Amino acid sequence: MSDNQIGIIGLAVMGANLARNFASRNIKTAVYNRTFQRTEELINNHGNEFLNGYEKIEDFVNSLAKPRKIILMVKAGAAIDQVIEELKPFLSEGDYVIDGGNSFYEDTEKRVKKCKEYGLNFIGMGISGGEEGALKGPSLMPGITKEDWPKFENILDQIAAKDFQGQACVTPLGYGGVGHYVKMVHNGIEYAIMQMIAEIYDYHRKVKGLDAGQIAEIFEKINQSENQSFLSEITVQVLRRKDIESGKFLVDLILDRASQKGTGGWTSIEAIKNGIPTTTIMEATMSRSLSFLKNERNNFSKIIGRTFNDDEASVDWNQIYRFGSSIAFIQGFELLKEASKEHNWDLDFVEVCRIWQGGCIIRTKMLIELQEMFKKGQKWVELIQNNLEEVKKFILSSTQNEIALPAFSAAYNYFLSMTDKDHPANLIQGLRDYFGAHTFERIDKEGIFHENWLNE
Ligand code: 2AM
Repeated sequence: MSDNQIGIIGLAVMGANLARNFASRNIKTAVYNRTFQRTEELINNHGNEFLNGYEKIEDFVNSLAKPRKIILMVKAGAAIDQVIEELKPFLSEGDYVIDGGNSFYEDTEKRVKKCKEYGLNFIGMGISGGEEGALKGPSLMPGITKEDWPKFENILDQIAAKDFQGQACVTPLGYGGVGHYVKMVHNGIEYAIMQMIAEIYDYHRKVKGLDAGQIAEIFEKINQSENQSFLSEITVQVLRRKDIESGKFLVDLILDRASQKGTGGWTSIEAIKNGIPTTTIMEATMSRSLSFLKNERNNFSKIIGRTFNDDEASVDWNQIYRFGSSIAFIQGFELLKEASKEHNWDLDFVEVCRIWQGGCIIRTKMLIELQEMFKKGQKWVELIQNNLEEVKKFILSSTQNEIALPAFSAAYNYFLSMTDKDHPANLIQGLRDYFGAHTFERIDKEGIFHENWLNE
């Protein structure tokens, strides 16, 4: 019988949990994995009339209702192309292959084109929420067109998380690589906010001498405010966790090296390509690279000592968190705006703010305000103008106490530069014209000018 409504290929944790999520909504789900053992394990533990496993890819494909909808949850990269080739002989014209991994959007665009030649529809879908989200309700960012949406709406609505109004955190974002692009920027924002959380933590442990449990209280307060977020919630959990063996706070025992596997770097490269200053995301990405220079940090710290003096600065951390997170979001949105223009995606930012309200890693109550901002056409500076005084106190105290604040400084400098009509780029233009005859424009006359600088 060909009555499975959805197929999942790739049954590592994310794929297995997504399959269980579909099945738990009584959506008949077919599962397949290259190594059959994983399929067996999933079916042995969770199989039922809504969750059916197949050993052969042909049987898996034939079990699906047409047009078939197959979500790939395999490793990003070559595996996606391999699976497409394996599937191809068994698929029919008009079937849908959906890549639910973290693929680079340009790869997705190439696959869309290639599959079109095969008569297949290829869709790139960002999925956020980690293992728990996949199982109980992720935020879904599918590059599906409005025309194709009716074929997916019912099943994707059911498995997605809910926004603050109770609507499903999924929307048809458009054609091509847009779903993976939105997911990439989502992850970039995630990098920036995590770095800012880490900077608040660093300041408190070094300057204020607080232990992890005490620092958790600061984030607890944020969680009780209009700035509540998933990341600040899990910060409380991570900070409070004690190591069973030693009884110490676990975070104090974790090695201070964080890798950057792709999406933060991709976002930064896209931002540079498009000339969009996503400075908080870039600094967060670079800060992870810097964290890996552990030996150098150790060595230099022996030469340059630190003394931390509490200068008794008293700061409203809610406002700090709000300022930093808002700028991370704004910079991400600015990049999305530019990409939307360039690729003719016609992205709906009210919808992007909505589908990030539940399930995903960057979900926060602040997205309600950001959504309103887009609805009303407000300026983002209005959202955070009242937080500036607190941010200045934080930057000042950190500077005096020699604490690095790469992401917060980037946010602060972005705010200052973006709200100053005069940028010192006039001098840069003068210098460029001096050594390279690059020419400049003037504020008092129309035209392109070159000065003969060597003439006194
Ligand atoms: P496996 O269990 O057979 O290794 C995450 O690695 C998931 O991607 C796993 O389900 C893994 O299958 C699958 N995967 C990785 N490379 C693959 C490939 N080339 N073809 C099919 N599945 C692949």
